[in-house]
Amino acid sequence: MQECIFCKIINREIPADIVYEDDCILAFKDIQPAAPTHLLFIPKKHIPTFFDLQPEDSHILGKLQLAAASVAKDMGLTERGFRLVSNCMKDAGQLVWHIHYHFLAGRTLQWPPG
Ligand code: IU
Repeated sequence: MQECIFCKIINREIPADIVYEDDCILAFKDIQPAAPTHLLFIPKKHIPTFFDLQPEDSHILGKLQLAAASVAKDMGLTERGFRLVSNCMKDAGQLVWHIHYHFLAGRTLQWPPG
């Protein structure tokens, strides 16, 4: 997907501060952090929204959550934890049309979100 900014990050066409990569997942620092630690976990496969997920994509979501837990362990977050959240469509605030999970940590987070 040529115009997708996250696909360009995956393809190293634009820079990002990458913190994790495997065969199907990439994680990098959000350019506008909303917490002391704010990462984005994305599938390498271009999937615009949750509504575009196919049954054969289910392993991607599992790998994504395992990757987030692995990074959290490496960052010493097993006590304080983290939040993993994804915005789907306009009411939720989705701005980039490539599925991504926000990984937020490093401060006490409010619930429910605004
Ligand atoms: P959203 O859930 O689609 O609203 O989140 C998009 C996020 O992508 C948002 O937090 C941006 O700061 C972030 N981001 C980025 O990290 N790098 C970019 O080049 C672009 C957006 I465009």
